[in-house]
Amino acid sequence: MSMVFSSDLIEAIRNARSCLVLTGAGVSAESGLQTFRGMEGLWDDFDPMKLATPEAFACEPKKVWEWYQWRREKLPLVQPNPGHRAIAQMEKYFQNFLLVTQNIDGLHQRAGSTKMVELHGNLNRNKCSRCGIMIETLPVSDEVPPRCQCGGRIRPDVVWFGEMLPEAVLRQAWRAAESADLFFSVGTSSVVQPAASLGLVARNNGAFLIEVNLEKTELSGLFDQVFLGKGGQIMPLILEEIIKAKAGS
Ligand code: BV8
Ligand code: ZN
Repeated sequence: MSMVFSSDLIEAIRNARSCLVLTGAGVSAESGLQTFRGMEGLWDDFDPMKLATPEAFACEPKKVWEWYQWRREKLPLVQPNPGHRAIAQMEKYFQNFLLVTQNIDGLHQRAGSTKMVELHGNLNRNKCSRCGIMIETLPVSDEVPPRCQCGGRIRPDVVWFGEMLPEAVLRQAWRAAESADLFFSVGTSSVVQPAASLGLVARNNGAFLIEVNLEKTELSGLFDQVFLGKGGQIMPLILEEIIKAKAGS
């Protein structure tokens, strides 16, 4: 596939010291994981927006737990794709680099990303919904979901709608957006807050914004350059351009 890199994009890449990459479920689509809204109707015609809430867990803990188990069981069967791997390589070419992912699938870590934060938690971790302790090994129990020693129900360590994001993680992402010279948004519908505001923060602080998505999003107008297509194909080409621009600078 051919991609046109505008001269101001190449210039922005060459001069950039700080780079922030925001990713969403679309970056894991080519690994075979459904996107967040793509799961609609996939599982017992549940709506992810309704299931990923504390209310749903309070009313129907078994249903919510099993939905996460169904998603969790897929993780060992899928691999990071070229998009994850290109993003992991990008770390080396900027003095300051941060990957901010909304995804909970752990594929960025498996692709080698180290300078990263997870805004919405991680599907491989569990915690107690009452006392909050992390649960390393699930107790064997015929109750679903199993319970913590304190009696509280165990839940996935992910951020549900209506829940605060981890304070320190959000602050780190916000600060990175404030000081970014280059901001990539890859595979997110830019609907969920506060993640979707990071691009605005970066723009207000003078960053050059690039969006990579299968289709236009609500925020496409905010971006200096929009690449429409698959992240697994486009990100390796962007990495090539970064390597060239940095070699020349
Ligand atoms: C908060 C973890 C403060 C769980 C997720 C009313 C009450 C309470 C809150 C709100 C409210 N109204 C609004 C809010 C704020 C709310 C929100 O943003 N709602 C939206 C829907 C309007 N946000 C919150 O509640 C956040 N907390 O605000 O706290 C607060 C507290 C109390 C009261 C008020 C405020 C918490 C948000 C976190 C929710 N948890 N995930 C789980 O995963 O089960 S979010 C969930 O959506 C996933 O993390 C997902 O990553 C994320 C964003 O979705 P996307 O990643 O963009 O995925 P999506 O499917 O939408 O899009 C995929 C994109 O990829 C598409 O554009 C597609 O074109 C593209 N694509 C597909 N294939 C490819 C591709 N692109 C490239 N290549 C491909 N191959
Ligand atoms: Zn507990």
